[in-house]
Amino acid sequence: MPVVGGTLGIGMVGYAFMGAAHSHAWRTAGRFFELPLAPELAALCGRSAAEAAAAADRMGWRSVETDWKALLARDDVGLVDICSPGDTHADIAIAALDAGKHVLCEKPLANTVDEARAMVAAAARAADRGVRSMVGFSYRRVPALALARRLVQHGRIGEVRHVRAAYLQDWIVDPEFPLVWRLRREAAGSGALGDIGAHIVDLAQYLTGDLLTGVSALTETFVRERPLPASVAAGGLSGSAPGAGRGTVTVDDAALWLGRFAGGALATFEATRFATGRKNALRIELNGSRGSLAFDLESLNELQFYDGTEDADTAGFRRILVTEPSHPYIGAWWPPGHLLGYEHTFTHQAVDLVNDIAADRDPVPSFADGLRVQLVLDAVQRSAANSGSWQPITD
Ligand code: SOE
Repeated sequence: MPVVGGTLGIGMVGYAFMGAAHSHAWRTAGRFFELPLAPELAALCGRSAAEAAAAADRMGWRSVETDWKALLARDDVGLVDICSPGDTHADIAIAALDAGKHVLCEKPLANTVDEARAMVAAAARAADRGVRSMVGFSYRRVPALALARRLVQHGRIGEVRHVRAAYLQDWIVDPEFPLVWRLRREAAGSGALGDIGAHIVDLAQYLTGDLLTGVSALTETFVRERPLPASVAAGGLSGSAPGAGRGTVTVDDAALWLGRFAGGALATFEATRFATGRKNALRIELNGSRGSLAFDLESLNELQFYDGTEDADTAGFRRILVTEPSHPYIGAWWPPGHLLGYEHTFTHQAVDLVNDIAADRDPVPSFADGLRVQLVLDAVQRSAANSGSWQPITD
């Protein structure tokens, strides 16, 4: 278990949107939660020394590297945090785990099932040596969704019959938004499907405790050509200055699919970046034999609960404001009614990972959980490429 004294040195690869969110989490975790190990922002890695140095200064990192392999040779780095595009995940995670470094890898785990399988194998080898790994499906750590999982596990909605999930964004509706890395298959693996569809697949499987066994899907690319960005590495949702020329979009803009769970529940999924006006609307609803749960990320402190066992005269969806000390994670923050935000989920993720490492315990979601999502994404792509034909999902 590669930790130095009471600290856990972090080496982070990438410093854009997720890098900023993870940096905030590593800085904040020990200030609100009692931790057995103190995360230290040891080294930030980026290809441009100047840009990485500016980001390190802004985000509080102690040093800079321009080659991720250098992180693996540093004794003051015990954990590698991968916040770079999907085509880098497998190489970095496998090398880091084999070098005895714990790994946190952003979602989706990989760009292909083969890469994900190799990462799962490396994680298993590493776990035998007490080296831990986690994939960053951070929405599991929204208190309202962690409460939803608890209610489902306690049977409060009975047998799950339906899962209805959508993740709606609109940041590329403008056809002049540049061709950033998230719109190029070789970097991102897929478009809305892997970027935001991965979240709703993981949440559907996490909340139900069940796995999808097959899907039928459609995908579409509405805008097939875009201006090249000034910086090819640009990935930001807020875009970057357009450069010279135009390029082809090689990923989906939207994906819709049906699914069936092993336990018999039916599911519908929608992941799109063309839901004009919807900025970050992850919506998921579970309908069960005794009740229902519904959540919208744009109201992330609230969980809608329908208790079907209530008297018909008074039954109805009610809003649970998930800010009580008894609710997951809330006790470390503010008094009831003082709300949390998107960034808190990353702090909760860091807290749970540090606690798992110190307890010599396998974190969740594991790389195996990440592979289970990758198998669904792959089946969706196969179905969409074959006229929506039903695609079984097997390990
Ligand atoms: C862009 O769609 C994005 O930043 C995703 O990559 C994140 O996973 C999601 O949390 C917010 O939107």
